Amino acid sequence: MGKLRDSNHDGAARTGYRTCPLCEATCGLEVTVSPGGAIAVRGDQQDVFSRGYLCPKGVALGEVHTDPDRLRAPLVRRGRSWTEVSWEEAFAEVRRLLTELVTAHGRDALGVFVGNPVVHNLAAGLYLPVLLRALGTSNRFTASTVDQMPKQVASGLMFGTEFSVAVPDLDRTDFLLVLGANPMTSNGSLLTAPDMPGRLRALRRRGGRLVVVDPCRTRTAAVADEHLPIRPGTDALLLAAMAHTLFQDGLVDPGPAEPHLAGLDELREALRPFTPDAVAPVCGVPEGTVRRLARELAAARSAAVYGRMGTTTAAFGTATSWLIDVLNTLTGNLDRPGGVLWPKPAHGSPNVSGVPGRGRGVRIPGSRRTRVRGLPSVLGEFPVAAMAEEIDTPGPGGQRLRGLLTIAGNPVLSTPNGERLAAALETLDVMVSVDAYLNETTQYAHVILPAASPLTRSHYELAFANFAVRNVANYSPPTVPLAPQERGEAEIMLELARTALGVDLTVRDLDDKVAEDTARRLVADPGSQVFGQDPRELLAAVDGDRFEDRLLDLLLRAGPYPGLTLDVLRQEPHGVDLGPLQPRLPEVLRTPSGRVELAPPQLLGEAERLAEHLAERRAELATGAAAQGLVLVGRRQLRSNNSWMHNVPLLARGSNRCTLQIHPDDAKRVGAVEGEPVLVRSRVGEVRVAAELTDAVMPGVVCLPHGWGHGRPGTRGRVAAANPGVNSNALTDEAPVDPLSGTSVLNGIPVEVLPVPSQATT
Ligand SMILES: Nc1nc2c(c(=O)[nH]1)N[C@H]1C(S)=C(S)[C@@H](COP(=O)(O)OP(=O)(O)OC[C@H]3O[C@@H](n4cnc5c(=O)[nH]c(N)nc54)[C@H](O)[C@@H]3O)O[C@H]1N2
Ligand SMILES: Nc1nc2c(c(=O)[nH]1)N[C@H]1C(S)=C(S)[C@@H](COP(=O)(O)OP(=O)(O)OC[C@H]3O[C@@H](n4cnc5c(=O)[nH]c(N)nc54)[C@H](O)[C@@H]3O)O[C@H]1N2
Ligand code: SF4
Ligand SMILES: [Mo]
Repeated sequence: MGKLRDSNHDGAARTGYRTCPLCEATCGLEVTVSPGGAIAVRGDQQDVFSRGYLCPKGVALGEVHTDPDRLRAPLVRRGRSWTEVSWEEAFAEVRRLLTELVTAHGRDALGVFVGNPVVHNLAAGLYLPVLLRALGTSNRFTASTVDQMPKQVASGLMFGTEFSVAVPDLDRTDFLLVLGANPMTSNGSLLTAPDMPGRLRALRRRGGRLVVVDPCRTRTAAVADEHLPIRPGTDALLLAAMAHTLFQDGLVDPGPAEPHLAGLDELREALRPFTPDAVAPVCGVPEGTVRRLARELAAARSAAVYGRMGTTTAAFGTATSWLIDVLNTLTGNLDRPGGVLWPKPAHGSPNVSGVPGRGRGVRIPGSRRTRVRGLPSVLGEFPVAAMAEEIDTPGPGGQRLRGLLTIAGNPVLSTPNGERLAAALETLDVMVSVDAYLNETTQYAHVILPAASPLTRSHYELAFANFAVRNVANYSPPTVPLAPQERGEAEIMLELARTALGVDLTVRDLDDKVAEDTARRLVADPGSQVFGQDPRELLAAVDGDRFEDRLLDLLLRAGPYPGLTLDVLRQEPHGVDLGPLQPRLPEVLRTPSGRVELAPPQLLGEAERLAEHLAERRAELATGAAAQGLVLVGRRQLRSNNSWMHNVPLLARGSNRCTLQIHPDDAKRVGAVEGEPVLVRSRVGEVRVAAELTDAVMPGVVCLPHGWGHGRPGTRGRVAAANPGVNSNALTDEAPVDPLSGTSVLNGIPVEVLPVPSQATT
């Protein structure tokens, strides 16, 4: 690498402590900037949660900061060429484009796609709702419907809010059953726990048991006591049969949660079709193993069942997420130390606000429908699988999505049938992106507003405090100052909101109004510590006079830990440990009944659909019609972070290889050779990629990582282009979605694999 450009560098040496914003593990980092501008990142040994742990991505944060390809100035596109412009010019252009669009076609003609990094970004997380309200479009899409939405829907129906996800008590459990997750590599998801390798080691060292259900022998499966390969897309059947076994063997014992449960009898009825002998051949898990696993779970002193991407972005995602907590409940592990518990974030949560123990619940399905396919809205958004068709399918009078705002998202590489989306983006009248790179998605924008380096931001875990295995609060101030030409994300969103509102307010005025509204809302909330206070007094007391720090302090003051203000967190650069998770039943509930709903009608409907599916699959097996076709699943890689960190030299080496893993028996059958290209074809598309023969994947399953497919003309990312990989979402199909959650099926995609003569590739 040549000399790195550090535009924030002001010659001062500094060391700052900050929480890593790259994944859900929230490791504490010690970041040192030398007088020459070089950046060193180490694990913060004193961090109350991570105790010095970090992974290679955390180390790479310095290279993200200095990456010469990372955008520093706003860009405006004319035809195929980009011009760097001032922020004033960029916003003027956005104003012109949006005004034209909305005047001619209405607010719904503009869609919004919000990507994953927003949940790792304090300012974006706090100001996104302001922007969305101002835009007033119902065409909202996010990465949630290619991710965790099924878990949010199931938790919302059972416990009353979409944030009421019951989290494995990882540090105390005696038995962890993991389905479709690879926390040794992903570092955990909806399970915030820095140092997953250490915590899993500790589990086994104290005599605990780790069982992993996964079609692939992942790094997590490799350190487990037992690995059970499963046919993709069949976890709901396995879990239903385990619950069936508990009922049949008289092992159901919900413990102290019992008085708070509703629907136990309906649940037992609904599970009748799912006998272990019926599901075993479909799942590829022996009948005896299904029963044994259920009995082990019931016998364990404490146990936690946990599922992630392989259970959510799969057929029957919501049913699977539900059945996971059904098993936790039936075995007495819901709300039990060592089982699954609900965190209590310092800044509050929907299950902390309002009246303890009862609430409005969630409305599933939502009330709106997508125009083209009629898919229902889910928790305020539309399934992202419908985004391309909303753009490329005109309705009566040419009605369609004509504009798109993307914020921290790369849906061309991250959503199903990404190539159809790329073609659709090219036809938009208006596209504006808030992003750090000129990549496979933002290349279609007319204006790109650059996000500043993570090191320039205040940070606090707004999202992941809801999923952490300990209650911890940690605030990070900016490590380096914003350079004069940079804007923070609060300011960018407020400026966009101001544009959308078309009102003559300054950013400052609008921000004041947001803070006043927030203060008024908090003092009116009976669940908040500031209930009944004068909102003006509250505002006068807070830290700072603008943007995310002010809003965060408001939330902390209203939150469930009296005396915990931003000022307190500022004094504790390594974080404040608020202790292990505590049982919270019944106060945590926000269902209308005030009970844990084990059998809400929507989920009983899914159980019926699952029973039909089981009958069909069994009939296919009986006739031999279920011929051994291959199905595609995904994999995460330690040195990779979805689609956007492949341009960082530190990560662009070693195990990061975009290969199609295939079992040697299948390879032989289809004629695939180690290291040689194969053609992978699905209903929607095809890619050419090198085969990697390994028995780590079960026969019948092939495995390809997502987030690759770089180096396209028009993108800017020199390192990524040198090792581009292929877009796995050129193969995933936008058609099947989990009906309650609108979530795409990204695992278990039927594919064909064919050999390619090597001279046919370049
Ligand atoms: N086939 C398949 N597809 C998948 C998955 C899978 O397992 N298999 N996983 C899914 C999952 S779980 C997720 S979360 C999604 C992720 O998909 P997306 O939500 O699209 O996120 P990324 O691919 O990480 O792209 C993030 C974008 O944000 C930009 N960025 C980074 N930091 C910031 C910031 O602070 N501010 C702003 N404004 N921009 C920033 C980056 O440059 C990049 O363009 O992919 C999903 N897609
Ligand atoms: N290094 C790294 N860490 C990351 C990310 C990253 O890109 N790289 N991304 C972050 C994000 S956004 C998220 S959401 C999390 C995701 O975190 P995880 O969910 O832990 O990660 P995945 O690798 O997607 O794990 C999914 C597993 O499901 C398996 N699987 C596929 N289909 C099925 C099935 O039908 N049944 C079962 N039982 N298993 C199946 C796959 O083989 C895979 O091992 O990781 C986060 N952390
Ligand atoms: S595990 Fe996640 S939070 Fe920790 S250093 Fe790595 S990327 Fe950052
Ligand atoms: Mo994700």
